[in-house]
Amino acid sequence: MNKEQLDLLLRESDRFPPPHGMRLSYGTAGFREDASVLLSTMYRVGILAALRALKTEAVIGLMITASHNKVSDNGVKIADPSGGMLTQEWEPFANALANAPSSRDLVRLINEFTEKENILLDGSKSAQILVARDTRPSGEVLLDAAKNGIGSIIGAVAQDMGILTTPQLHWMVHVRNKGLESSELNYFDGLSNSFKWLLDSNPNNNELNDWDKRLVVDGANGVGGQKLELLKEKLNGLAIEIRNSGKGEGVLNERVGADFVQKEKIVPCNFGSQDVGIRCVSFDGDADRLVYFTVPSGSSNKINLVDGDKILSLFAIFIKEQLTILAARSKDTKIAFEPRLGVVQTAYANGASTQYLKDLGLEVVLTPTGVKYLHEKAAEYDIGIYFEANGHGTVLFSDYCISLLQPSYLELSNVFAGSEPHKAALRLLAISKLINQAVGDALSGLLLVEAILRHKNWSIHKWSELYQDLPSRQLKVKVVDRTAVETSNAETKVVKPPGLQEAIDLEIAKYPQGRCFIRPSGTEDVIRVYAEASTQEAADDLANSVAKLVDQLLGDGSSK
Ligand code: G16
Repeated sequence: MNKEQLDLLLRESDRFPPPHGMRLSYGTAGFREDASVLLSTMYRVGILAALRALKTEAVIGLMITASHNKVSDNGVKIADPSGGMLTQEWEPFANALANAPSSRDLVRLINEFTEKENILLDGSKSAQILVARDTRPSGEVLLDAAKNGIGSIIGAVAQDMGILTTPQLHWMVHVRNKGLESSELNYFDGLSNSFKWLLDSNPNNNELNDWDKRLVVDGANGVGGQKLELLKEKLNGLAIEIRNSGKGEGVLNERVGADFVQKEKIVPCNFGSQDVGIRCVSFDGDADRLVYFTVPSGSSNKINLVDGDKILSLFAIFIKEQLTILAARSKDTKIAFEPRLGVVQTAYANGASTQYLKDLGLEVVLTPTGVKYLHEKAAEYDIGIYFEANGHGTVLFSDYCISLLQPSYLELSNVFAGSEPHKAALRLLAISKLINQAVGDALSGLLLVEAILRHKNWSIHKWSELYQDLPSRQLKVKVVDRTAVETSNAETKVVKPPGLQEAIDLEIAKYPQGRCFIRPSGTEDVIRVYAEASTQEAADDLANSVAKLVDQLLGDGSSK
């Protein structure tokens, strides 16, 4: 590092001292804490993003968001050149940077790391970082700190993309690194054009009845509702009504949004008896998750949830159907391609969904929680579909697969234009353009669900009846130190503290079809408990008894 760089780093980092007595940790999706303690973290993650851009010689993304967390929290996600999450190899460095006690320590760490990684800090190279934030009130000042961090590395430049959904920023990084246009307008055009194309390619051209035409969206009082308002202008034939759109109807994520709806299974604010039977969908705070639901008749505030597992199942059925049509091409075609289709879930996937997918003949793999794990696994297939039950997921197409779906390749292979295999291939191609290839995206996920329902002429009720979810319950327990729990086997077994797994096993054994696991959250200061059993009462009891075990052993006393 030359003297100019050293002086700049020391001077600037002195302006952003780390919070006293706090250990920050890079979690499931980056750093996430109460916004009041994050200034130095943002500054330092800005430096990290600049170094990553120098190392990869590509555009990197930095998104200020705490997604589903409460409004007083904030956080930061980094998008790697592919548009996916920051490589896990850099997470230890991210942790070390965030926790360096002084500016001198920070500079020493940067020096060591850049030497090891062969990153030249002499200003000879330039680096570009796209930055954005969601609608949180703390976002602006935290983004300024991140920009200062970027500006502390000579040659690095931040390009402020304004207020975006997280998946919009990831998409921008993905397409920018392919040398394509990456404005928000391009994003909306891409979505609306491929959506229209998919609707037009519907052989049955199904007219929906008025009942099924209506779609009501819960925007979690965040950025997703605002962006959907803009996208809506470009969509014909979809009657979308947006509530909790962040225009002062309520607080971000408070009794609204995908996380609330999926975990509590009750109606979000501003939904109720007027929505009985209508197709409803909830986004989370930064619009990278979506879950559908309906409000049943009756006086209770319960909903019928159509979660990420069912979205995955719908996508898998449709894609498999198109692949079957493509495989049934006439024998004089030369296409020699049988794409490997795989699905990726986590331990939170309802047991009934995993069984259903396996019964469809699909390869199902489990990974730990966090899109960084699911995405990586899904990318191993020609077409990889991944979804967490909480609604975070997408469909990945390999470059090879996309090249074989191109009209020019189909022509070469004698798959005649207008034939059913030709149409099936183009439908798959349209899906690859519609669904975000960088990360889970509520807006593109919604359009793909809507297009498929229209193709199949399915109501949400028909979709929901694909299989019957096993009753489940998810709880969280506040603990003194969540790192006290360590797990293995895709988070299904506790390995630390000793004895806890055996105690959980004894509880599970009491319930028919019982399944239960615990894991430390990587976004909140809690241990999560998930339980499944043959009845709702049993699932509730199992979750409660295991939560009690955790509380007795590790609790912070707040549940007493
Ligand atoms: C993030 C991750 C998701 C994960 C969720 C909850 O979502 O991207 O993969 O499921 O956190 O993680 P945890 O259970 O560790 O708290 P989001 O939408 O909050 O960014």
